[in-house]
Amino acid sequence: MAGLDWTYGVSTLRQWESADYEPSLPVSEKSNPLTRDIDRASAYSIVKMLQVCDSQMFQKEAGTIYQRLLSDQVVKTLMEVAKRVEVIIKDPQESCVVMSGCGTSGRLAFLISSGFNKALSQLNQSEVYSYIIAGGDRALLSSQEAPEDDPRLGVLNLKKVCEGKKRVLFIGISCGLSAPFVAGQLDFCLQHPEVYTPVLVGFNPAHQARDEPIQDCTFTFHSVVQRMQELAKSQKAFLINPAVGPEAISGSSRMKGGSATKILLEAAFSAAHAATSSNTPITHNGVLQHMMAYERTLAVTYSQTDGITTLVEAAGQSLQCSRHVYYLGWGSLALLGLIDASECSPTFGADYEDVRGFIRGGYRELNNNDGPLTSLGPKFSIAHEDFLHLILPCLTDKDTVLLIYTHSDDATEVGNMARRVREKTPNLHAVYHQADGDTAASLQQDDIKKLCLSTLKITWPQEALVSGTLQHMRELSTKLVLNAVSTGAHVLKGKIYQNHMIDLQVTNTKLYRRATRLLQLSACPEEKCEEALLKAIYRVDMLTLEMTSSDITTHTCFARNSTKVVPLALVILLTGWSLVEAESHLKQQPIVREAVAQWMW
Ligand code: F1P
Repeated sequence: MAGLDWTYGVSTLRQWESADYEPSLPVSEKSNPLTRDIDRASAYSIVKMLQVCDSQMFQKEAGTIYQRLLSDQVVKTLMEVAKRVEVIIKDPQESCVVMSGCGTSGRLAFLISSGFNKALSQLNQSEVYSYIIAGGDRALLSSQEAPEDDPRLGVLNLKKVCEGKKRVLFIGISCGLSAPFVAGQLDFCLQHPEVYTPVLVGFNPAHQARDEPIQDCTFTFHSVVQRMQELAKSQKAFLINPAVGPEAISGSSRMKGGSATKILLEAAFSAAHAATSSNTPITHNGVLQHMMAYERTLAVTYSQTDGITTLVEAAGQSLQCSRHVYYLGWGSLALLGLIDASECSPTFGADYEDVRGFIRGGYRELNNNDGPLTSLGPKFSIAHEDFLHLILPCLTDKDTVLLIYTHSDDATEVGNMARRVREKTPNLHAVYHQADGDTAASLQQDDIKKLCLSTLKITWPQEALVSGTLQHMRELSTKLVLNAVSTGAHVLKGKIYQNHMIDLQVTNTKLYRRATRLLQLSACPEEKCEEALLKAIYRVDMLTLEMTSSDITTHTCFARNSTKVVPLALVILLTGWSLVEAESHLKQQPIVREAVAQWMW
């Protein structure tokens, strides 16, 4: 990557906006021209690419068809949403704000609702925020992709949360404007306007919403969006759908999609909270300023490129030798560790043990709807104590451990944990957030620093403390760092081809379609690609009539128990080998990037 120009020309930065750039794909599924060579980049170059990709979130609207994060219309809609939230906070008895989504979108719904409910409790006000995640609370910590396809389940979940409520602001989040689970909920809201005001958050223009039929439904996501657009004219529904540019890893909406969800909703809710608690009016400038603080967050975070690179390298080395990465976090930053770790399975086909998160206080701190989930299996053990009992005894210097904390966390406790880990491995690192001029904390911090191989110290200006945005900034910053660590580490492990994740799980319709599209990298026609995909899913050389005539839901259910589905299908397509031959070759060359490159050229 020597000579790569980090200041990229405007034409490269905005190439994806051109009408003839991957025209059949919505923005959220396009591949980003900036990261086409990410699979062959060094850790440093990976971090730089992620920085430029993230900065696309804040690009200006000028001269394109796309609305952007800071566009006037987006800010105006956020103000209107904030006003509805303000009314609900002032009259919480029979009203509530419900956020709902699948995968990362549901996890962010949880994170944001927890944070703002806490803020209300601290002011002795009633909590008004609820979250719904497709697949229930277990999906907060593990991959549950199938419920995303179920609109009826979405409605059932929504009805349950809203029982007895007379006024509901429903916020459906689907980065790709695609999840049937959310479409079902929005449709239900549209049918019951006396109670529900629907808001849709996503990152494609309305005309790119998914128009694929949904089983047993008369609507598609696209038709729901059209009905909402009509109602939006009279402010009976709201659409917040700026484009943030294609993801660094194609379709990986956990990255910019997740970050932008957090930015938009926090900007709206913060404005509503300020209006109720300190009588600060909800203004265009206020909302805009809040969003721009996130732009500065990107700058503050990525000013630490070297520190982030060190973490990516360490994590990459651990994964390359089949060892593990552990995030040990405190407070809400730990939640971002849990979320990032949980996304590695669906995104990179990783084992749950590859990257794991732990939170101080376990489920007590998590405070999720269903309480402790430990009985569901080992991947649901999330407390620091669990780490000490289950992981520490087998920890080696090939594992990477990351402490994630702030100056307001108990430094003695962090120090004790650091010492325990240090007895087993020197491969200990810290991500530490401090406020500018906080000298008292830095004395204890010095002791912890000595125990760590590297410390990524992120210093926030005092003004962030005063404006009350500090928590949101630290969270976004931690999200960016951890997304870089887990994405970068998997890239270095060879899981990515160009900027495509080949070894994705094919566990819902969206992912099935994405997989079929990826297979066309082989230059084979679509039907052949789908045939190879089915052979890899069902692990047969000859497909039966029953297999070919089943619907996508049946395929994706079956695919839940199959591994390496897409790489296998790709090898079959490129070589014409039998399934057994392809499987044995993939075993010899498990690095997907190398395996694919070997047969492509
Ligand atoms: C929801 C989602 C993603 C996940 C994966 C499958 O997408 O669960 O969060 O990473 O891509 O889909 P969306 O509805 O927010 O577009």
